[in-house]
Amino acid sequence: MARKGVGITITQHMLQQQRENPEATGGFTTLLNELIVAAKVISREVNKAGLADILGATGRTNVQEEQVQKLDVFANSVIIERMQHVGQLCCMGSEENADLIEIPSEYPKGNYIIVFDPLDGSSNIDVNVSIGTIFGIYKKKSDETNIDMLMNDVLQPGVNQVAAGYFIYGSSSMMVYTTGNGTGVHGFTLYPSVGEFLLSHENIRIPERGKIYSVNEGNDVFWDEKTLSLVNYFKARDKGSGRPYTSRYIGSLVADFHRNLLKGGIFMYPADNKDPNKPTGKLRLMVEANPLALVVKEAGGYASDGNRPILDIQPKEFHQRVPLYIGSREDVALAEDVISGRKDLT
Ligand code: AHM
Ligand code: MG
Repeated sequence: MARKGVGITITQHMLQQQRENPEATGGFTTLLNELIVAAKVISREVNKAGLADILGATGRTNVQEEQVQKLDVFANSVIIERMQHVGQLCCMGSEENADLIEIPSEYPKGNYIIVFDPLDGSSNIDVNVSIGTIFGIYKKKSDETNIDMLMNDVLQPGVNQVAAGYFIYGSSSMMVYTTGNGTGVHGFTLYPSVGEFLLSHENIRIPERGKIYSVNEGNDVFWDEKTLSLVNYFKARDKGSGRPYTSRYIGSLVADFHRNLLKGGIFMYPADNKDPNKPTGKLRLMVEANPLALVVKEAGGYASDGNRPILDIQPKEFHQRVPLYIGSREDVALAEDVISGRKDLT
């Protein structure tokens, strides 16, 4: 017998949530629906990436003498072009664009802001490894429309997100999202022949503690003592606490996060001294850490920069980087205790 709710489309699910929230307007559903269309287009291109000669550098031409775009550039433009005319946004922010993206004057504007990483893990495309799109949605704070005020509107802590989630393009394509405030995290799998995302993972809960640690250990020469002691702790033998943990690292954030969300565990991208220009690690606060932090929180987990909740950080600039510890609540709380110096494992 089918489980309750399983198989309903993402649109039905959003409409149901909209009905349960008296303040909700159809605008938000319209916005998310358009993002889903963009993701379906990206998913289609990702799935044929090896065939379609789409891997070439921007500027190459294919056999039909058409310009070939790199897949991450393609994904970025699909999202921008689809989202700019929905009439619900005042601006967008993408990992691919240095500046905020304004809504062209011919289209109506709205009160929402979407920030996104159009194709995260794109260095994995060539080797057929899962990649994804990450997004966070905010409400505009002011009524101002000049560009400086827009930047102020965008630079909000992640806790203000009204929705967040990701699409994963893998052995199947999925959308995982939350609208926060205890509404839970729900996963939908794309049924390609029907062209719809169908509810497959209702109310995802991450285990309180996991058995997986995920980190690029090739960077350990660039880590400080605290980070080393933390990773060594996960690798140490201790029957009582189920250690050593298993190491799993794909190098594609959405895929690493998604696995740990379902199975439990901790993903880490610590601060390191590899590049003096990026002393706070590699991942971006607004388009990578914050959306996943809201998802994990709603699933019962936690995300920290090693000192405080990711969701509480007031961003200073759009492309700000941040150390990231994310996953099962107990594992991330321990990481925070160690990195902040509250607990000494050395
Ligand atoms: P990208 O936005 O340039 O694709 O980089 C982000 C990716 C993440 O998907 C992944 O977690 C991380 O970079 C892997 O980095 P590294 O190769 O240094 O381990
Ligand atoms: Mg990225």
